[in-house]
Amino acid sequence: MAERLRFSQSPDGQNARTKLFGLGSAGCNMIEPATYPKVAVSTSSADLDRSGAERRILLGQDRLVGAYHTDRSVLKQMPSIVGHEVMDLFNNTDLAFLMCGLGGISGSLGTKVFSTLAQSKGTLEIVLAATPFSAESTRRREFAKRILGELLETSAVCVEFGNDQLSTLAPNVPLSKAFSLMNSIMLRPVMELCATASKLDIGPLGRVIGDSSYGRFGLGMARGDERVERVVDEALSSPWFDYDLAETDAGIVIYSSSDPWDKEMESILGSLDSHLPRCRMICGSYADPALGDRIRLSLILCRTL
Ligand SMILES: Nc1nc2c(ncn2[C@@H]2O[C@H](COP(=O)(O)OP(=O)(O)OP(=O)(O)O)[C@@H](O)[C@H]2O)c(=O)[nH]1
Ligand SMILES: [Mg+2]
Repeated sequence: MAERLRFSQSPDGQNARTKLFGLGSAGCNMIEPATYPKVAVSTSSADLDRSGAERRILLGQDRLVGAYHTDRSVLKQMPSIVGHEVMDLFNNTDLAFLMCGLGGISGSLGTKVFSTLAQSKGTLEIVLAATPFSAESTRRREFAKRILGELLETSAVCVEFGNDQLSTLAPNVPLSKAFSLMNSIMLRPVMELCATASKLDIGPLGRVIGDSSYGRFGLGMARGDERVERVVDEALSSPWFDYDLAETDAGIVIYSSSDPWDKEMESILGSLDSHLPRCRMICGSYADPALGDRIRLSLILCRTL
């Protein structure tokens, strides 16, 4: 069996200090409903005007493009190139979530630059990126693909949410509904990690992920007899797990119920082992009274490219 760690969940363990960054128009939309400390970043003042984030950062497009083209090692050594106002956003932050839709300028270049800045400040960064529908322009899709490739090389983790696959979860919904549905799905891993990760977990989390930076997400909910088997099946049938799951190298596994118990967590892990034979795992659980008699399983599964 591959390595398996638990989130510390020590009663006196301090919660990890998390921060949510929305980059570009899509990113600003994605973070809007969240109640965690959040920062909206864009080259467009319209995005920031409609944002309720407590920090709103307007970046000039030239400055952003300049920072993107600055060699990563230089940017890491001299993060102040982007200005102290931007650098200070990472103060007192253990874990940063960078959310965006790839394909435009602000979200794509912004996420790339902010990921480097987070690293320079010792903050673990998790990128959650939507990639364009195939109906969007070839230019946009090509650009998104290129930036995704760069993020997979340089970020700690980049979880890709293909917009196209969403249509298998919710066929025939209009675009605006599809986007808001996607935005709420993309916030789920943020909520799970904010509920479980303590400061002590950040190091182990980074180590479990290692070089396996290409993440995908799956969610399951189940109730009744055999709810363990069914929650695992549903989470693993995520449309974003469209590769051979046996190739999964690392996973973040979070289980919740109104009253989580260790034995149920162990059964879930036992069931996952047979599907993910070489996957290093870090697992956690938390109580969510709103679940009633259901249980929920969130999986971020990562591969090395
Ligand atoms: N999930 C989700 N995706 C979106 C949303 N809005 C746009 N997208 C996707 O995100 C991609 C990038 O679009 P934007 O966020 O508008 O682009 P931007 O980062 O603001 O870039 P510029 O406007 O060029 O500076 C699009 O090609 C869509 O696929 C949204 O609200 N939710
Ligand atoms: Mg925009």
